[in-house]
Amino acid sequence: MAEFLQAKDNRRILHVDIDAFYAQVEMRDNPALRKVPLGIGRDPDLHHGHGVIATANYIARRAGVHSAMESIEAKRACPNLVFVAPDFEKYRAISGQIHQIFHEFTDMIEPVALDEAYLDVTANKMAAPTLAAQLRHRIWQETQLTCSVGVSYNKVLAKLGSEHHKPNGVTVIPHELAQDFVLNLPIKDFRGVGKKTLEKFEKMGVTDGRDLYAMSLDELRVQFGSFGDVLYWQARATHFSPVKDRSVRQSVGKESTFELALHDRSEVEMTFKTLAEKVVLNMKKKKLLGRTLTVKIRDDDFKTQTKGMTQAVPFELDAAFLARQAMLIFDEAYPDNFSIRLLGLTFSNIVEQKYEAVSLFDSL
Ligand code: DCP
Ligand code: MG
Repeated sequence: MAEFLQAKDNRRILHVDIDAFYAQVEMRDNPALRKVPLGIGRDPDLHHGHGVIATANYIARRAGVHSAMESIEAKRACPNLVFVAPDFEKYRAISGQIHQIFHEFTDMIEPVALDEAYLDVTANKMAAPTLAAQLRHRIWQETQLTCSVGVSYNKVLAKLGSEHHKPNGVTVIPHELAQDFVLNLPIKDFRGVGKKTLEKFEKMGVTDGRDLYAMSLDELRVQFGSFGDVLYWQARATHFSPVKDRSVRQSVGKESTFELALHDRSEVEMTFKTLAEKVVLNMKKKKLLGRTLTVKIRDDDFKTQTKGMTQAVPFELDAAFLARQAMLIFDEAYPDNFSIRLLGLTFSNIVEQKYEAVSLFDSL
């Protein structure tokens, strides 16, 4: 196992992340905003004290404003903060433009957020740092936005790289520098290290990659369970998770077939409930949402009907609600006597939960 994990990883991976994305877009479209501290979010004075900061420009960040902060708190930290309400449609359209550019370089693309993705460019003949430069140039050309790019042989290092020289920077971490890079990394920068883990490490006197490296796999497992393995290998600049090409994912669904045909409406209802629960669980696990819900029904004569519902905003991941929607469709198709051989429930028009979280939150 250990030998396998230490085998040389010859992939070439880029992590691309637009700098202060929403804020940079608004500054691009209204240059007057470049000179002021800018927060993207609702102005608390105009919304009864409500609102959350989605992101802030660098002037505002220096005053202590950051993503996910309550607008009212941001205003306290930075009294002259200028608020601009987010325009998700615009950001989504730009994200589409950027993703098209990614495809000029590779089809192995794992989007992480509207402004962020991993690209596996191993198959591209050009050197990865050259590709990073070209990619930044293309994004600038098409969108007049700057981004930061990390270049390395695994996703963790590529991501650490893009954060290293933000904004508007490229960081290349080749094999020969990787181990040193992680040894010198503050412990809070390791993937998956949140508040709780950090507190634990603080108590243990572990402050950087070097301290982490000194811990044995057994010790780490005792402290952190299976996450201990992740930490152990991160300290050794090793991470084999592939770039997961999500552009090919079209749907998430479940079907049930019946040896004995269903004739009873309550059985159909039960089945849809079970299917909905499974689909919801799967969607939640994968952090996905869907804008189209399709119900599939096949009867004894092998007649198959599929009926889809598409919404502008993704469906809520509520199994009972989804089962009710399915029943509405079922009742319409089979008002009385029926003999059902298959029932299915599928989400398509899939979006990442992370993409939507803010817009759903803010449209309340
Ligand atoms: N976002 C949000 N709420 C959060 C975090 C992010 O609404 N809690 C939105 C606003 C950001 C965009 O997602 O502009 C991208 O998130 P990033 O974490 O990449 O942050 P930025 O691009 O704003 O800044 P950075 O320069 O650190 O990448
Ligand atoms: Mg960003």
